[in-house]
Amino acid sequence: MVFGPIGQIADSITRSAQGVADTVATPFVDPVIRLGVTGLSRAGKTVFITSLVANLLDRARMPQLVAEAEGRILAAYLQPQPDDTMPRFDYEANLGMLSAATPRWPDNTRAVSQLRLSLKLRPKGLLAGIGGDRKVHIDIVDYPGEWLLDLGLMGKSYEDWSLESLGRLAQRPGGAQYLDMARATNASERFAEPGAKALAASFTQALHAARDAGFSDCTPGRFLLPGEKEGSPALTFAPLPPLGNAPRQSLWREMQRRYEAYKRQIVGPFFRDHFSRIDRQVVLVDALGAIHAGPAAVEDLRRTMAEILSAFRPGGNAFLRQLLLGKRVEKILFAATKADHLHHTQHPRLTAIMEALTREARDRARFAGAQTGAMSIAALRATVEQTLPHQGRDLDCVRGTLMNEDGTRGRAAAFHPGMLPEDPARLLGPAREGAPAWLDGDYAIMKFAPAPLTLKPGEGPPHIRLDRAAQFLLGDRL
Ligand SMILES: Nc1nc2c(ncn2[C@@H]2O[C@H](COP(=O)(O)OP(=O)(O)OP(=O)(O)O)[C@@H](O)[C@H]2O)c(=O)[nH]1
Ligand SMILES: [Mg+2]
Repeated sequence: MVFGPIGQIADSITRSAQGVADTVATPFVDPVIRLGVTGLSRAGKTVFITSLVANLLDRARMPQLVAEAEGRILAAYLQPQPDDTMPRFDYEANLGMLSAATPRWPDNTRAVSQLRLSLKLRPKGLLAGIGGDRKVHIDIVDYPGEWLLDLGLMGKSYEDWSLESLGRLAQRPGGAQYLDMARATNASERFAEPGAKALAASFTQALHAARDAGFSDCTPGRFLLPGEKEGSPALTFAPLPPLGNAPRQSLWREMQRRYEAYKRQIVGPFFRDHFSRIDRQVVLVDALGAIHAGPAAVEDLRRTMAEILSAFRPGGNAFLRQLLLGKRVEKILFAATKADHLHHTQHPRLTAIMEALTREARDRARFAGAQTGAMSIAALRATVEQTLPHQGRDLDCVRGTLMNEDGTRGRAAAFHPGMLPEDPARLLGPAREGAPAWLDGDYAIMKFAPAPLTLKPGEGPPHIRLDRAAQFLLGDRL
């Protein structure tokens, strides 16, 4: 065994002591499970957390959660969240939107937030007779998946990152304008803020354009989701072609310095303060959205997932290894969201695609000792199923209220999104080979508005397999 500096030893001692407290319910310390919820922008994080919490508070729709089925959950309640400096997840406002008379989807979120839900439980098995009820706190942490991509920057120099980014921009829509601007820039000239700002703005625009075209890997993560640091120097840089001998005080040197500041002051603290404390993780993936956008988006999603998930294999990254000191995420669930866009007969196919998409990442996580699973879920079911005759045969459709471009509610319609292939390789193969379009036709996707909720007492919002997801993530600790 190799010991690091004294601080590290002390730290790992506190951690293992904490580990004991977490597994054995002592009368003094209630166990806490930190559940991370992440995914790329619009993956469905906010809706997932809102519906999960609502369904843990009112559990009539959670039969697959074993503790609930066994009648051991005596009470569930929200508590003030324990971290004084972290924003609270705005559960009430989000639920308010979803359950209004004219329901609507929640707004985009830009930063990390947290909520504490506590459960009062009757002990199970041998302990059932002895001892009183116990409490488990579940701290749910919402953070953008884009931020995990930045882990890749930690070991990367400004030169390397620039080369990589410029190469990517050349292959993506919206990149040309920035590349022209970068080419026209003399980076050895003395630094001036307006020039840096213009470059950063144009670069950010290119990242947005790439993202809008369905590309997922658009680092640095904070450029798309700047949060409260928007406009600060650490977020005002851009990639420039390497300059052998950039003079001091040149634009190039200042860009390099800001890139390093971004790593040190933005990426590092996120991993230290939030990521390193997570016990269980759900990674939400809008696989249907990517399939709809086409082969390039699917291939990009696959690569992005592999990169995102390298964060869960800390052995490969010196920075993380140092930070985690052997602590690891115990379970990781990969969930394809918005499964209510498909008739249930297609769900196993979506799950198979999800498994294939994250295979590489899951193999690595397994290697690192985490238990992984894949599922197709809908946190908030917006459709009902309907089978309609079509050209002499039955077509399995879903029916819901369509949403107009401007976000207003449109007409009700039944919809068949196209048949996903049984073999995921039929999608992932062409995606990997750079096919311009799907061979077997199109996979359409509609935007449905949330359906008005009519809940009986004790019922949470309707969902698909949210109870199974909860069982996978939390069941063994309840
Ligand atoms: N039909 C259906 N649509 C969903 C579901 N969950 C999310 N959506 C759709 O996906 C959109 C994004 O969901 P959010 O929960 O806001 O996603 P997010 O990951 O929090 O997005 P950001 O905060 O922007 O990163 C919603 O506005 C809905 O249109 C679901 O269970 N069913
Ligand atoms: Mg959100």
